[in-house]
This record gives sequence, C-alpha cells and structure tokens, in this order.
Amino acid sequence: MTKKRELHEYSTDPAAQEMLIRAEELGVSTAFTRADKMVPCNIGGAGMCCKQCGMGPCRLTKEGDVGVCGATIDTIQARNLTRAIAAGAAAHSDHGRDMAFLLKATANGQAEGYWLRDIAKLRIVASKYGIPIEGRAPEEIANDLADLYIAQFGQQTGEVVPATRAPKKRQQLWRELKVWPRGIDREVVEALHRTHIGDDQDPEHILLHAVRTALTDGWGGSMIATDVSDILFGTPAPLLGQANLGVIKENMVNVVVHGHQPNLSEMMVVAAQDPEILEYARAAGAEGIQLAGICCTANEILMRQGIPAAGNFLHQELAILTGAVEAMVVDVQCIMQALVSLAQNFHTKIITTSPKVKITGATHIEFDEHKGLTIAKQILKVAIDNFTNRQPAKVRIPRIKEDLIPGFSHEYINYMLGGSYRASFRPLNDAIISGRIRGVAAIVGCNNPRSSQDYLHNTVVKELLKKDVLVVQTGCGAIAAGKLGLMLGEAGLSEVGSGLREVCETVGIPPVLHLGSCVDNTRILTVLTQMVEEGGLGDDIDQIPAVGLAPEWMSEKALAIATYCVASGAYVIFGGSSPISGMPDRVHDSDKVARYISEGWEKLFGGKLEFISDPQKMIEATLAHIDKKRAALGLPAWEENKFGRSGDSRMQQLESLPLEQKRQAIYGLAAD
Ligand code: SF4
Ligand code: MSK
Repeated sequence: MTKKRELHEYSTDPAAQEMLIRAEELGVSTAFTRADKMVPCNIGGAGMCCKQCGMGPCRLTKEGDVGVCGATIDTIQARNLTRAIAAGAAAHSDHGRDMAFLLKATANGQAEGYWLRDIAKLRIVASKYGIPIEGRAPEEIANDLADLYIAQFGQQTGEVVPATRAPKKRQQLWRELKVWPRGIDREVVEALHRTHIGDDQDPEHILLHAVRTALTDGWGGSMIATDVSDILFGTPAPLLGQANLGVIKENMVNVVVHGHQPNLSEMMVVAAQDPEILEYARAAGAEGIQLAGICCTANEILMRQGIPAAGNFLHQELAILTGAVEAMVVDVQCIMQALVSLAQNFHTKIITTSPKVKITGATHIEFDEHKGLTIAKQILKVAIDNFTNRQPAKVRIPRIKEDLIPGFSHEYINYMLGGSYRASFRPLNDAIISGRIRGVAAIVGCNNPRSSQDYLHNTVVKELLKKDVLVVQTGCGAIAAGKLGLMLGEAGLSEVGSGLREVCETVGIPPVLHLGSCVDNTRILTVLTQMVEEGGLGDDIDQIPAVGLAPEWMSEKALAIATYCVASGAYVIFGGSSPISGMPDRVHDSDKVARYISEGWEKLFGGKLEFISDPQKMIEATLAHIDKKRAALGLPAWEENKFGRSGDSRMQQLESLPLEQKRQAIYGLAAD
C-alpha cells in the first residue's frame, strides 16, 4: 500500500477535494483512495506479463527471459499493446454500429422520439460516398447512408469508406503499407487472432496490424458515430454551458447520465421537458428535474443541448457523494463497478440501460431505440419516485461550477472563420503561417487517479496557451479545462500568448475549443484534413505543426485513438505510465517496442507515439515538434510577443477587472 496522499495530490479541483473530505467523513472509499491501496503490478504494468495461454501466466522480469513458449519481452509487449488497441477500437466502433442502426430505424420511422435534425450534414456526408441526394427525401438518403455504414462493420474485403475522407497522400500511404482497414469487425477479430498463442510473433509485424485496427476506429467506427450523432441530434455549435458538481440542485430531482452514447441521453433531455413528467416531479415535492452528465455522455448533451456536465471520469463517485442524486443512468464505457456499493450509502439508484452492460446490484432498465422516449420517461419516473427517499442530512453539494462555451464542431470552425458564404480554414492556416498561432495541440483523454485529477491536463493546456498554441480538446480533458474556466471566450484570454490572443479576439473564440466526446476525436482528424486541403501547410497531416496529447490517459480507447492519430501523421504524447515501459533497469537493444512505435512509426507514417510522464518535458517536446514542423514548411520561426498590438482595446481594459466582473461585463452573467 502506498501512503495516503494530500488532498491536492488527489485532485486539483476544489469541488473534488470537498467531496473527498466528505468520503473520509463517511468512511467510504473512492477510486482516489483505492489507487493508494492498489499498488500497480510492476511486471504487468510494464507490459511484460503474458496471460495468453494456460502454460502461463508468464512473468518476464529480466533481460533475456522468455515465456514457456519462448515468447520474448518484445513479442509479449507488442501483443499486449495490440490487444488493448483492439479492445479500444471495438468499444468505439460498437458505439458507431449502434448509432448506424439507430439511423436506419429513424429513417424508417421505427425509432420513437428521434428525427433527422441535421439534413444539411446528412446530404454532405451522403454525397461524399456518391449516395444520390438530389430530389430525394431525407429519409431515403438516411436509409442508404445507414445501409452503407452498417455494411462497413461486416465488410470482408476492400476499403472502409470513411477513410476516403483523409488527405489523398495519406490514402496512398495506407494503400502502400497495406494498413487500410478492410472491414471494421474484421480488423478487430484479426488482431485477436494474431495475438493468440502461437501466431504472429514478430513485434513490428504485430504492431502494423495494431495500426490497421486503430485506423478502423478513427477513420471507421468512431467517424460513423460522430457523423450519425450530428445527423440525428444536431451538429454542435457554441452555446453556454456549465461544468462541475455545483450544477446538481438541492431542490430538484437530480438525474446524472454517464457513459458515452447519446441515443438514450438525448431522449432523457426530451423526456425531462415533458409537461407530464415535470408535473410528476412537482407532485413528488421537487421543483423540477435537473439532468447532468458525467464523462462523454456529458460532452454529447453539453455541446448539443447545453445540459450541464457534473464532471469528468473521476467525478462519477463524487456526484453520488453529494447525496442529492436520485438516479445515475449509465450506458457504456468508463462506468466504475464501485458505483453500486457507494450508492448503497445513499438513496441513489444506479440504473444500467445497455443490453451490453449490467452491474450486479444495479437496477436494469433496458434501452430500446424503438421506444426510446417511453423508456426515457420510465427511467425519469423511477428517479422521481426516489426523490422522497433522499436523506437531507446527507446532502452536501459543493457550490462550485464554471461557465463554458462548448460546441466547436469542424463545421462551426469553418463557419466562424469565414461566415456562411465563404466558410473556410484560410484564416486559421494564415495565422499559423504568419506565426500568430505557433501550432495546434489536441489535448484529449481521461482522468487517472494515479495522478492528481486534472493537474496534468490543465498544466499542459495553460503553458501551451502562453506560447501561442491553439488548444482543441475532447473527452474528459475538455471537461477539466471547462471546470477551470478556460473555455469562456474572451474572459479566458488574459493568460494567452499575444499572437493567439489577437486571433481569438478577432474571430471571437476561446483559446481552448471544446470539440466533443472521445469518439469525436474524428473531428480533429477532419480539422487536420481540412487544414491540409486549404493549402499552405503541406500536403499531408504529418507536415502540420500539431501535436496530440493525452496527459491523464487510462482507457484502452485512448491507446486506439493515439494509434490512429499516429497513423494519420500526428506526434502523440501520453502522460502517466507506459504500458510498454519494460523493467526500469532494462537496457537491452531493448525497449524495441517503445522505439518502434516512436522512431519506427515515424519513418513509416510521419507520426509517433511516446510516453512522457513529466509535464514540463511534455510541453518542451510539444513545442519542439511544432517548431520543427514550422521550419520544415519554411515558415518563420515563432517569436514571443511579435503580434498582439492590434488587440481589442476594450478587452485590454477589461483585463484588469476581477474575473466575476469581467464575465458580467462580457456576458451579462450573474455571479452564480
Ligand atoms: Fe507464456 Fe507463451 Fe502462454 Fe504467453 S503464450 S502465457 S508467454 S506460454
Ligand atoms: S469518458 S475514455 S475517461 S476521455 Fe470518454 Fe473520459 Fe477517457 Fe472515458
């Protein structure tokens, strides 16, 4: 057992700290404290334990060790990493499959409560694949698109079609290297086959298939999920939202939705406004229903409907600790089993809804899109019925929340840079070319209780902003920045480099753009592709001065995301621990796998994956890469304070005001 940490070592978020004190008062554990007790296995953690067959598990502890079958450390590490990537790709892609089936059902009038909200996006996406759009009803187009997308999962040969949206040069590279995914399910199955005992045992060869498997996620299943979610629920555009536990309201029935898929949560949003349901809540003594989100379900309904986010991954238990949550409704991914036993200390009901996810002790109300609205109302009634069971003495809601502006889809970025008639990425490319913007960092991914919650995310974000790096965020990283007030438009600009600040003021954007959930990392691929197509920054993604970071990663999906970004040409840096680190004293010609996914993949794809635990080194590596790419493009070297003198004078006056007054002056927001 490691030693108990100080509060700030658990989380940098004051709301989380308040709830951790509460957990201690109540004598209950959380992931934060369980992480203290659960010392990670230094063999498995380093990727050197193989459990692939009944002759093992084989734990390799020193140079030259091999498993019973003779497998080397490198082979075992490559197999373990590939299996993790396959699991991550499977999770994202299965989410995409569900969305494609929902599109099909909606197009055929079989999905109660759903309709096609973004016809323009439907037509744009369909026409990319040659689906006829002129003179056809949206439902007909949607039916054809759904059929095409559903077919991608079971396709056996050929090329998955969303990848045709990558830059032309990149497509050519994938063909040459034979990594263009043939079918989404096929690549995941083959990854499991190849890593079975006695199959593929050349680490580089195994890892090349890991690339193909990851591409099937980023340019396959995840891209399908993003497209369909936009078509069904609307393409995000900026709106005002809030984040942190203070969004939970004492006088309301609080329902927290948690997980990833927007199909049920969007219906919950509709149902929570239904007059009959609101009356039902009032009859139970509540003033209304407060919906809030956790994790990426939060991002989905925050960026489209403005539903507040109660928090990111490590807030899931903390929300229950408020004692004011009537129901936590979960779907898939990132849901801790500990929720059920924690909820037993309160009145909170944990409600599982996916046919794929049950948790012992939870209430299961299975979701079915054919009667989505009816089921959403049923769930809300269960929550409302539970309101009278709340124990007021146990209620402790932190009064901490922050405003934020999410919803920067790539479509909106196009629009905001150029307007309706000349929507374009030209101003962004020009700002990078001139050096006003030094480069772009995509800071994404999870929380991990092994490090202080949000610390790595926000440290890296704040330092890069000072150096004129535009930051885009998704997933739990986006919520971390939102909770800190970094997504608040002009009010967040005082800590930003002068060149970036000038661009943000001119365009009217925050310096940190919320791009969506973790499945929406595909939006980043699309932004990078559009930057290439706009011209002036090379002819492929690997030439753009951009870096991807996941400072607090924990899920297998994060590894899949990293790998598809690398295969798309990006430099990706992960914080925390490396799953392929090997033993600390390992010197061999070794760390072959770590070197291969860095130097080896860079030779092949122009992108590389590295694990760097020190945030300062992460920042240095990011800036060095951006500057290297600028130099390779022949762009002027970035100079601090070269730009910014033309900044908005009103903003400069406002800068001296305290944050609350600044916000009131800009948005007319109340202090609450
Ligand atoms: Fe051990 Fe080889 Fe079996 Fe892995 S596959 S558990 S290394 S015998
Ligand atoms: S929810 S995968 S903890 S980002 Fe997407 Fe957050 Fe990571 Fe889950």
